[in-house]
Order: sequence, then structure tokens, then C-alpha cells
Amino acid sequence: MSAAGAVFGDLRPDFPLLAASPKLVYLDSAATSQKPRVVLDAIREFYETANANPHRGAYKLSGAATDAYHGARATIAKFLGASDTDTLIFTRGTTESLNLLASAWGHSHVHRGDRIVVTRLEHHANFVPWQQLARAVGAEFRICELNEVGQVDLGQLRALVTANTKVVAFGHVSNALGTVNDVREIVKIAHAVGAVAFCDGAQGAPHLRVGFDALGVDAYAFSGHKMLGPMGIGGVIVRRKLLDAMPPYQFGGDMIEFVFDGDTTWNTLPYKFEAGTPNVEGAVGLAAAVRYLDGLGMDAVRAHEVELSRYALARLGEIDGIVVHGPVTAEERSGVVSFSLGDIHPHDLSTMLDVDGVCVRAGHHCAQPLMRALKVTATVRASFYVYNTTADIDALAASLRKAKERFGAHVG
Ligand code: C6P
Repeated sequence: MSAAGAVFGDLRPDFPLLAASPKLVYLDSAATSQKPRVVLDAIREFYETANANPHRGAYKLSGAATDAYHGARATIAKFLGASDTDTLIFTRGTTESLNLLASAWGHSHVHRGDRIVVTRLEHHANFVPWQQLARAVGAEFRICELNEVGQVDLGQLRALVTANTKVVAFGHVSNALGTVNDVREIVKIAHAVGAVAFCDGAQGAPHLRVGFDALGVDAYAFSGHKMLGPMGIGGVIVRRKLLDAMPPYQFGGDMIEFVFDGDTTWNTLPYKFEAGTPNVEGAVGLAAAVRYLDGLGMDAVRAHEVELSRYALARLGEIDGIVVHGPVTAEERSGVVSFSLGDIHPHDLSTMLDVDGVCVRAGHHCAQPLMRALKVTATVRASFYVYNTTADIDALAASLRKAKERFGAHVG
């Protein structure tokens, strides 16, 4: 490991916000990542050279915007390992992508008496849409529990995924614990009964090589802002045969073929699922972000985060009273370390860390069903990305020791 830490050394100069605040210790990338200068430049360049409404105009500038938008789609699809570019539907992010699936696919394919299976690890965005779909159509909503180290109990999943199961919805990586799921095995379990396997990749795409075609999932949802891209853009890749068999999610401009007085026919993919003026700047910015990640290499990104997680688990393990939730080893998790410190409330702890310039998230991490199973109301979560170094983790550990001293008697 280098002095700066792990694989990359110090990438902060590439990130204007971090470069401008050398003392800031940003450990909340699972919530949103910082943005490299190349992303900001790409957005500016789009507005300065190619801004027009894509698909609408016959003039050259509109053509330039169309090219920028579709070029971005091709770049991002390739990055995620999807060969069928037009099955990548742009959305505002993972939340909208999962709602699209539950709404458009769910309401046309899940019926009374069918079963929907999710896991205890799910973010609310991959829990509530399925729960509400089940309530609306009279389907069964079942939750697969975890083993003692926060991994999906695959034995229980096999038992839960019965012949009447229509969908297994699961996360690639847990935002609250960092658990990396065995996607291929979960897909196998779903497909064995003819169910579809939908993957929430919000915490997978930024950190792991995805390989959509090879993974075998039927849909993979992601958010640009967690993978160095701008907010307000993300998407979902869906198998073409499912998209063809789904009604549109929203109605409006661009998604129609012909509108008659009494009925309407739909545009081809991907337009059928992209109503209204698209977020071209977001797509262009996200394409620049994935080019940056490609430049680093996703295997190196993963190796960097495993090293940082290993270092963090060791450093936090030296502090009496810290309980780390989730998988035991760095290899079993993404760059997320969720913990409690004695009976200090996570919100108090994160406020104290903030005094030292250490940004972590405290709370239920939009995973209340998981928190209840862990028998905690909240945790403190430090999450790492390419620009973090071991120095950031040293700063976290030092600040935690200070906080512990202040709260003294209650911990350890
Ligand atoms: N998790 C976190 O701090 P959006 O907000 O649509 O970009 O992503 C929603 C989402 C869905 N699934 C998972 C696994 C996620 O982690 C998130 C977002 C952030 O953990 C904000 S709650």
C-alpha cells in the first residue's frame, strides 16, 4: 500500500471541491460522490457547443444535441457491459428506475396470488415499490432474511422463491452494510422458477465491474451521482423482450409513434420509455464520469476500496466500544463501513466528526426494515471512493477517539 493509501494515491487534484478544501475528509460517497473536473467540463462544453432540444429539430444544432445524448448512452451501456445499447433507459436515477419496473412491468405482469420476493438488505427504493405493488394487486410480498453477518441467506431464498414467484428484487451491494451479493446465484434461483431477477445497482455500478450481459439479470438500475456523474441522471438496463412486453411508464412527447383521437401507438426503444425533453447534460456528464472510471480501471477501483475497507476495519477495530455491522472481511463488502460506538447516538457522533471536517452519514440509511432486524435505530456509515486515502481513515479514527473521550463513561 502506498503512503497515500491503497491503489491510486491521491486523486484529489482531479476533484475541484476536494482540491479547494484540503482538510475536508469526505466519507459519504455512498450518498453521493464528488465530481471530477472532466465531468464539469463536459457539461459546460455541451451547453457551449451543442445545446438544443434533441430529436425535435431538423437543424444541425439539434442534431449535435441528439448525437451527444446517444453517444452518452452508448458509452454508458458499454461501461456497464450491455451490448444492446437501446435497452438502456435514462431516468432520474435508481429510485425512478425501480419505480418504472414496479409500475410498468409490475402492474402488467404481477397478479393476485403471485409472489414478490425482496431481501432484508433493500433500500426503501427497492422495497416500497414492490410492497405497494403487492398491496395493489393482491400479491404476496416476502422478505428473505440475512445470516448473522448481514448476507442474504441463500438457503432461505431458495425456499421462498416458489413456482408462483414472479420477481426477485435485490440489491447488488447494500448501502447500509456494504454487503456484496452473489448476483449470479440469486439470478439462478429466480430463473429456476421462471421469475425475473431485477437488480438495484445504485451501490454496485460505481464500485464493481457490472457486465450486464454476463450477469444474467433481467434489469439493472443505477444512479449517475453515485458514480462521479451529475445528480438527476441514471438509468435502467432491461432485457429487450421485457421492454417490448411492458406498457410505457409515462406519456408525453417523444415516446409516441402516432397519436390518433382515440388511441396512441408507441415509439421504438429507448424512446418508448423516455417521455419529454431528456436530461442531455446529465447523460453527457455521466458519460464523462464513466470514461474517467474506465481510465482508472474498475478492477483497480475495486482493489482500492478493498484496501481502504481492510485498513478501516483494522483502525476502527482498535477503538474499544466500536461495533462494526455487516460482513467480517473487506473482500465481502464494498467500500462501506457501518458502525455504532457504545451508546453515543449516531447523529451526535456524526455532528462531532463534522467539527473535525469528517463527513459521514448517520441514520437509518433508507433501510428501516434492515435497521429493525439489526435491532438498532441508526448507524454511522463511512463510505469510500477513488479519491479517499488511508489518511482520511486515520482522520476518522482520530476524530472517533476524541468523540469517545468526550462521551467517556458511556462507551467501551
Ligand atoms: N442511497 C445512501 O446514502 P437515488 O436516490 O435514486 O439516487 O438512489 C436510491 C438508492 C437505491 N438503492 C440503493 C442501494 C441506494 O443506496 C440508494 C441511495 C443513498 O445510501 C441515499 S438514501
